[in-house]
Amino acid sequence: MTDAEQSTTDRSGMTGSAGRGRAALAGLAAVAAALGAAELLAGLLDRAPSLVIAVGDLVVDSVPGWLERAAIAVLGQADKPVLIAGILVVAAALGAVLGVLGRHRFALAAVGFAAFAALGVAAAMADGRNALPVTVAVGLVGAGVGIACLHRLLALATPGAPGASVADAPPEPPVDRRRFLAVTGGTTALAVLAGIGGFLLSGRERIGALRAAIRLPAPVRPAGPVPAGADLEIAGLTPLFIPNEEFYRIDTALRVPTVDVDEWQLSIRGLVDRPFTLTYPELMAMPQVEADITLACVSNEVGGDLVGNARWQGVPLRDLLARAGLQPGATQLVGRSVDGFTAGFPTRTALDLEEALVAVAMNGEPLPLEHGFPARLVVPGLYGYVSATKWLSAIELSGWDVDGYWIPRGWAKAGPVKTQSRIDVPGPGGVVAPGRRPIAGVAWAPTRGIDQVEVSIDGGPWTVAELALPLDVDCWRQWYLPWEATPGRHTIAARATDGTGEVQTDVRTPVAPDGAAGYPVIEVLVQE
Ligand SMILES: Nc1nc2c(c(=O)[nH]1)N[C@H]1C(S)=C(S)[C@@H](COP(=O)(O)O)O[C@H]1N2
Ligand SMILES: [Mo]
Repeated sequence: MTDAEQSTTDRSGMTGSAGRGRAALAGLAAVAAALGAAELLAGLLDRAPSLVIAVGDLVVDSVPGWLERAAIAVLGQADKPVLIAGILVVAAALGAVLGVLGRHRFALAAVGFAAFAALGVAAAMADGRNALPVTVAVGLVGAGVGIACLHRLLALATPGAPGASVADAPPEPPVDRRRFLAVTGGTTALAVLAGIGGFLLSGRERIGALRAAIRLPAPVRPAGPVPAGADLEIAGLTPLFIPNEEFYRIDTALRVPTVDVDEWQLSIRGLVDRPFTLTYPELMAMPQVEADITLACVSNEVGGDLVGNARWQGVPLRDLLARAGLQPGATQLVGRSVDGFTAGFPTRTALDLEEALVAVAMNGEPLPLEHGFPARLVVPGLYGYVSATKWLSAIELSGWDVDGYWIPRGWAKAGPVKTQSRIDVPGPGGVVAPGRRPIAGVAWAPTRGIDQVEVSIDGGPWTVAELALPLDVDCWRQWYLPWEATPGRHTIAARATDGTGEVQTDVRTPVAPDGAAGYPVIEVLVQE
């Protein structure tokens, strides 16, 4: 296209398709500016929300349980980035529509921006952590910046003021196309930078520094040294303790909550005689114990890796319950998170197990932000979805009728961890050379312990594997069997027997509603 042709197209301006394209671009850049400005302000202010994350959280909370599970199954850890990208794409598309609309009806486009800001504010106020004034401020700034940018960019896109009727407009000067693209591109780039800046400022840095300054008290009952022989240290075998950075993670929150320990409080309430709250220093001043506990997710498939073992330190729940005084009918203990997540389990469990903890430390460090800083629950023998509330804000005693987050979404009310084993060596897609090779893995049955693991090769008899020294009944146990690998394809199966004598079932069931059952089987190719 020559310059002459170009300016002809442009002179047709508002009504032509080039004009519409520019208006759409202007709308898109205006939405980017609105979101960027809102994110930046949210990052700078305390208790202010990211509107994008707020809308995303609302989506997560409103979709039916089966869809949420399907999304997690298909996308895994990528579910959150995909959701956020989806929201941004929808926002960009709506921005383009508002841009085109704004050519002739600017007021209507402005109302559109205001409506989206209002939606974001409403979504954010569903989250108790956000304060109304700052949330409204974020919405107003977002809408204001968006409308102002749209006005300016439409003026550049089409030389008559936005909103001016085409018919009334005097003959228009040619559009400076290059200038329009430069300003639109520049606006979008600035908006992206502002958004990233806001995300980085959103408290992680500051809370991370507070966390780094914490000194853990010595436990009154330490877990003690790990005996040699508790970790077989076979190449490819899962270590006895999973390092914090590698520990699996399950959160419904789109952004890791950042909790200021100087303001944080834990309240113990509900069906108790003496409800009370604890500050972080008060909680830390209570006697603490250490316990090696394997935490498992109900969504863990047979052979899956949504399970991990750590050394936890914290205050026994039963000490807090004794101080509060249980009332009759307080049959359920519900943990509530600052992000709204809830999980409930029988109060009896907390009374029976000294290792049922309000944990403040994981593998010798204050809880990582991702794993619930400053405090979370860890209860041996129960899947995380009914017990392991992270970013704990309240312990509520109630009857059994109250349901935690996942129960109405199709998961069982009671969540005892099933006896499970996993084959780690040979690794996935295993090809091994012939000769003497290890078969090794882990097995867990928290609160019951592991008494035996057996291995069957090519459907042959069950052979008893060697077990690592037990650390604790709540903690998984490594196992090992030497194998004379002969060339060809082989299947290897494993099954565990727990401390009650129960053998891991051969009946496969899916993860929903109460955790996968069945034993792991892997295929191995043995060749030179
Ligand atoms: N606040 C909050 N706590 C939570 C969850 C959550 O989504 N939000 N997920 C639970 C589930 S399903 C599991 S399996 C464990 C996982 O703990 P981790 O992420 O530290 O491994 O946390 C539990 N606690
Ligand atoms: Mo879970």
